[in-house]
Amino acid sequence: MLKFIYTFSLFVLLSVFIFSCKNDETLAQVNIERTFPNLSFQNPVDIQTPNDGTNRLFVVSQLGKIFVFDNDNDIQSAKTFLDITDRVLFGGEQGLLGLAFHPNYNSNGVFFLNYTTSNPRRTLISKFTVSNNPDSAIKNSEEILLEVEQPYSNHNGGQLAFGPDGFLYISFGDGGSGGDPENRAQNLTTLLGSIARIDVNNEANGKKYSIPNDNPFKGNSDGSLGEIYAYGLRNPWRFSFDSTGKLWAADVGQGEWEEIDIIESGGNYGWRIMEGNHCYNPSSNCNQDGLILPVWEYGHNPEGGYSITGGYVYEGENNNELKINIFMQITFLEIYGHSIYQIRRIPLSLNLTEIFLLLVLMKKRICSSLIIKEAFIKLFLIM
Ligand SMILES: [Ca+2]
Repeated sequence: MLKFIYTFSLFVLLSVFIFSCKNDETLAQVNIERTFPNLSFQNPVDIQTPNDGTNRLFVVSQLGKIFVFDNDNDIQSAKTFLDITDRVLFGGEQGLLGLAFHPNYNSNGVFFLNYTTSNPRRTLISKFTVSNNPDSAIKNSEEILLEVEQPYSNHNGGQLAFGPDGFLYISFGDGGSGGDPENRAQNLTTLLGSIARIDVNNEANGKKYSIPNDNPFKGNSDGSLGEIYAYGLRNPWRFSFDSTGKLWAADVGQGEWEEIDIIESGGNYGWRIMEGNHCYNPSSNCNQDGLILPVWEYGHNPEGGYSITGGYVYEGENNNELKINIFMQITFLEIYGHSIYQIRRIPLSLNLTEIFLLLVLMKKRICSSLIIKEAFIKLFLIM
């Protein structure tokens, strides 16, 4: 899909003042304010915190580095927590793509990475451990949990995150090229095109993880992989769990429709049969039996956006305010130098469009049943 890689980077804090949820059709007004003005990173693609009480933030650079700094807006510099650039195959949609701290990181110092490497080109899901210095990881502590060959350079997925059930969820793209030529997303014998779910706290069958007993395809006799939790996904670049435990995934479209899915165990999310709510292959009269359609889609048009990124939802303190924290690889002027309409016409602006769409989604899907106090969205600018 489209790729927007920028050298410059910054954090942006958006304060979004939504109107009452009763005014469902009114888009938010967005004010943009830069955060961490003294920090800049090359190709930042993820930001995480281990919630270990230290109030530190960890930024993942796609090149293969993780940086750590105190969550202080005036912080002057970041430290290098880990550097595995010599192991990472970087370029396009490839690289160090995701970081997840173990829920018990405070006691075990364990975290997990999702990155692409070469010879052969493949995705690795690896475990690392922090050193006695909390701001430095042990590079040689790597233990590889999963290796998945990547037939093409694009659609490497990239997210990994622990669910409220304590299991590690990992997103895999369909393997790449365009149109999923080998139909991998519908093939349950490969992790490509799926969200996997594994138990990293128990080992089984000679692997450094086990498969949770209630995984939908565990123990089958037809060759389907027990790790698969949901499938039929094209490139679920980012997903997250909301406060109710619901798994929200943003699945990047082929060229016409971007979608947001609520991921359920065993669900088939349609790709490559469908792109969003529309037949893709075949292009008409496709068989939709058993497919789970997105909860939201938007098209590629002047009013819409391009590749979807993803986000997070949480409830906060302020009844009238949505706070959106965007982690974007764009320059200051590129944000402030254009109106929203103009911004939409240049690639980096597409993410602003996506913010609005996610807000609309939240208003439609959440305001109706819950009181939104505050929401937090992180968006990422690769795909
Ligand atoms: Ca779909």
